[in-house]
Amino acid sequence: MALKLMGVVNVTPDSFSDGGLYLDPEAAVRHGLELVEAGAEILDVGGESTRPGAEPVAADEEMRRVLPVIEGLAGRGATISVDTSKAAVAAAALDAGAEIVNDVTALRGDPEMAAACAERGAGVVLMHMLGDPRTMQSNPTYREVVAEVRDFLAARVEAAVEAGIARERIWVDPGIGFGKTVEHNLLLLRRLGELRALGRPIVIGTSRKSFIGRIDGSPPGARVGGTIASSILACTEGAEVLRVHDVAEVGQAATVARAILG
Ligand code: PMM
Repeated sequence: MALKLMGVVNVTPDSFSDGGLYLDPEAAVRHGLELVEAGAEILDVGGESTRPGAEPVAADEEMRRVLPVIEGLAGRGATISVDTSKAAVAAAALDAGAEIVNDVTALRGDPEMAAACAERGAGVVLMHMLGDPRTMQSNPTYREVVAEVRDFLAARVEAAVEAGIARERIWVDPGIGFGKTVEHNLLLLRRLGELRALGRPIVIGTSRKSFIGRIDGSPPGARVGGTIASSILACTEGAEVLRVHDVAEVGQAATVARAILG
């Protein structure tokens, strides 16, 4: 069970579980360093909420949020990824010390994105999303969700390679909660192993997400148990990177799971 923890550092007023907590750059840097201390090898810094219904943020505002935080965290124990769909933000973040671009649109959101990543030798996370954050949860429909997500990711990997991004630098993510019903999310998690056929490391982000609350009625702040269960089961199906808010708790669960599995 090879595993990396990607700690979430949201510098947004409106993310669903931690919006507004780390808007001040110093608070965000402090939080990032705590996550490193807790075991995060990667810190995912984001300045635009992608929660269902969220409104887009202008590039200059997004940069104003994330750049001081990336500058404050680069070289301090973790690889920095920037959670953005905008080429200008990605380019500035990479120039400020980030090494990975986590793009929830899988390089479809901005025609300049692939080149910005390729030119700078960045790693990329390609995530599946049906629609966009404003509309994605209104009646998402698939013929066969697992196969469609897998085929989408396969095509996006090839598009990224064609644009000059090294295949070894590409990770894939089925996008839990991005244009999916609870049943779609559960199927993707149950059959995550089918994404191994893509031959790229699998990133999974279930942290505090609403499918957990739909199962047991819990609010976002009380979903760490569901986050742990889904994250660890994802690892046993082949996930290698867990994008989580609760790094210490998920890390402990992973350590114990690994000891048991041997
Ligand atoms: N989820 C969110 C944001 N970015 N990126 C990837 N690669 N995978 C995810 O599942 C993902 C993401 C939404 O969660 P947040 O609002 O807590 O950051």
